[in-house]
Amino acid sequence: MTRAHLSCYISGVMIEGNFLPHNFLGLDEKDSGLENSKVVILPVPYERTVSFGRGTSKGPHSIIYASRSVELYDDELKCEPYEVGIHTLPELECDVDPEGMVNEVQAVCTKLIDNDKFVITLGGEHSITLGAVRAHREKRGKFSVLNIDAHCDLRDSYEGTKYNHACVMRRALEEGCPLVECGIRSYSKEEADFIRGRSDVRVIHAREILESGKNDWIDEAVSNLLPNVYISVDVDSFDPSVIPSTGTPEPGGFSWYEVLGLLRKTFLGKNVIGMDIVELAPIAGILGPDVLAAKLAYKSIGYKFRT
Ligand SMILES: [Mn+2]
Repeated sequence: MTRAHLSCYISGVMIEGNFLPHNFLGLDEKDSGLENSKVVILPVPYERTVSFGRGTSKGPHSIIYASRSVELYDDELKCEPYEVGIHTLPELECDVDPEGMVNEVQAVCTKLIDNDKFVITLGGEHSITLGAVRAHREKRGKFSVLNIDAHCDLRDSYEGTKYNHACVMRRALEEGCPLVECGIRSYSKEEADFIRGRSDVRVIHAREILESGKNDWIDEAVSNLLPNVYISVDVDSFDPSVIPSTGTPEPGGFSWYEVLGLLRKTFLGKNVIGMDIVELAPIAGILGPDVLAAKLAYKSIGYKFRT
């Protein structure tokens, strides 16, 4: 256990104290230096095209804050996954239009992938996913996107921009990434018409999951993925009773263990090349959703790097 209680130095003078750094899991320098870390957390507090509830710009900060309460030992994997090294970047400057933000995320991700880092991008709104997908597309070739979401996000354009959060999976499709979307329970007629008959979009509705056997829908999802996979987790995929803290909640969503089961099988059966967790809009005093998002990232790191 090396969760940090650091001493700080000012001009070479040690200031003694139990300082817990504001990085993912509160790790000390040895386990969180950029050079030696296999994982990089990229916080993108972007909130510009949200259509309903606000607050997702606070998502990355709250996830990182909550992560410091997550136990470092994984009782399922029987190891401490942080040992692969997890570096947390500062928050990306987000005072730009949606297209500019996508370009910035892409540029940063590209450099990290060049250095062989596994990047977990924390939103912020769902539109940030496109920057990460484009960077991985350029560097990693062909892959599927597994979108865990209440919404299809397949609109061609929304509220005057093609970079709206409601369009992000349409843009990913245009990058040549076939989609598997799980937990879906809300989309427009335009999107329904668009999906019909397409072999490159597999939608697994929340209601189908309810009717399916415990693992049948997971097998169906994973068998539709290419060998390489990028995972995007919109936290509104969870039931609002689990995560009330999101901008566009929809009734009838996932539980913790359902999403964990999907992630476990995807990481086990496929080569996951990157992921993001988006749309957390923290509510003051309700810590459960923040901790869930943090633990979801940490579980994913464990599944990715388990030996
Ligand atoms: Mn959504």
